[in-house]
Amino acid sequence: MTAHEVNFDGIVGPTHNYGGLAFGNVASMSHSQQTSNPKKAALQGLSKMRTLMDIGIPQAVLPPHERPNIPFLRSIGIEGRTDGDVIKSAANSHPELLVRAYSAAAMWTANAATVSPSPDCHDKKVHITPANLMSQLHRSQEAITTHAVLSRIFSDTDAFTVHKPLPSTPMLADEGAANHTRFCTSYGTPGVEFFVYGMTYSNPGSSPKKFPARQALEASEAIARLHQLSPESTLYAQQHPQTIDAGVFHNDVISVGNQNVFLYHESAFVDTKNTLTRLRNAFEASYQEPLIFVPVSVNQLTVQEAVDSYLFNSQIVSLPNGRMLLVAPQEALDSQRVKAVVDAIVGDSSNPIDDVRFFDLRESMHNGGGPACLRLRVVLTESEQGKMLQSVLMTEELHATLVSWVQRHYRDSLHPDDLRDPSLLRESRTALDELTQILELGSVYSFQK
Ligand code: SUG
Repeated sequence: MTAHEVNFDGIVGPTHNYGGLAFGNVASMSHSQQTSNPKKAALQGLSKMRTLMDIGIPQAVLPPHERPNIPFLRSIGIEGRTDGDVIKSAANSHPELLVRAYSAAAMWTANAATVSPSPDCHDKKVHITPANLMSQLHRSQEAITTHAVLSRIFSDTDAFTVHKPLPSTPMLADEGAANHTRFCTSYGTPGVEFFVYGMTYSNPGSSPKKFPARQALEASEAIARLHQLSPESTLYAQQHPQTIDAGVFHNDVISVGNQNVFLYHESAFVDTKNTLTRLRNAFEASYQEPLIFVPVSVNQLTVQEAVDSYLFNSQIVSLPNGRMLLVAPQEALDSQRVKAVVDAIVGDSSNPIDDVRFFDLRESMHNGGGPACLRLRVVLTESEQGKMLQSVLMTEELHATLVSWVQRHYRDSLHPDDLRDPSLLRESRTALDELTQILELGSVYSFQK
């Protein structure tokens, strides 16, 4: 069965700002209160999508969420006659809640959901579970809209099952595909699904000490059950707590896989050797061929260098010619040692990665979001791709329309203090209302109802 990986990138929203909201994400913490450029951020994201589309990788978009999130503010008792009054009231009495109601974090769609392609699932449907993102208040607001949007895009229930997010409680803390990798030979064959967690209630002492673990093993297991995955092809591994304490808040900051290739840092897991053995065995049992490991040692790069460069947050994409491309953040060029690792990966003929492209995603990177954070991978057969909402698939025309939409509606400078200005609410709603028409999404925002 011919299947492709479609990358669903999040469009950066008009309120992109540096709120310093993500405890444990060192880039977010260190850029707190700086001035952002939402227009540049959105254009940088669209430029990556356009480049990947041009080299033959199927590309789609997910819309920003409604921000400021007035229903959220009202739900926690911040009131006002008009929505503008709610903003004023929050700005005066609870600026720490206002900034969370304004976060554009939905752009990082690697956290939107976990997706299991149909060949992996017992009922042969594509299963999608939106992440509850319960560990951070600014991100926990995303689950409802993500569920609405994905239900609209994948509305054909004969082909797709969009589950509800898991209940929002620490034992089921779920951050979506950022902690999930699928290995296969070609996309259309049943894969090995690999879930990485940061904590488990069966061994609370193994949690990180400084920063929160955002993914619970119990959440990953629930998703595997919901998605009807076969236990033999489903693996779990614990992320090393010391790496979480060093700023690796998701597994996609320390490892990345695509098809039969796994690029990882040797400090990524609690027991990396055992994890690799289990992966190798599961892969070989399915495919009778080896999984290609691309290790990076502590001598090559420290965990700190991995976090600073975001090298492991590169995308690895399969090109139409069967080879693979590394889609890396340009920050990887800032260090000779990181550059040397990239050169070694690309120059090593024992793995299929033989090219690299560097992207300027600085606006997102300053909040801890690299190339891989900005995309949700959805493997679809050609028939399934025909059944999803077509208007979110990237084309030259859609790209041009979105660039012009951003140019018309986005500010080129935004400081967290600007969030008290109610005109940002109006600008944002006008932009999002127009976007839902462009993408034919219907009414997915509360202000449209
Ligand atoms: O959840 N940053 C996001 C970045 C998410 C990156 N995603 C992956 N690694 N897949 C987060 O930490 C910062 C927002 C702020 O500080 O304003 C933020 O939420």
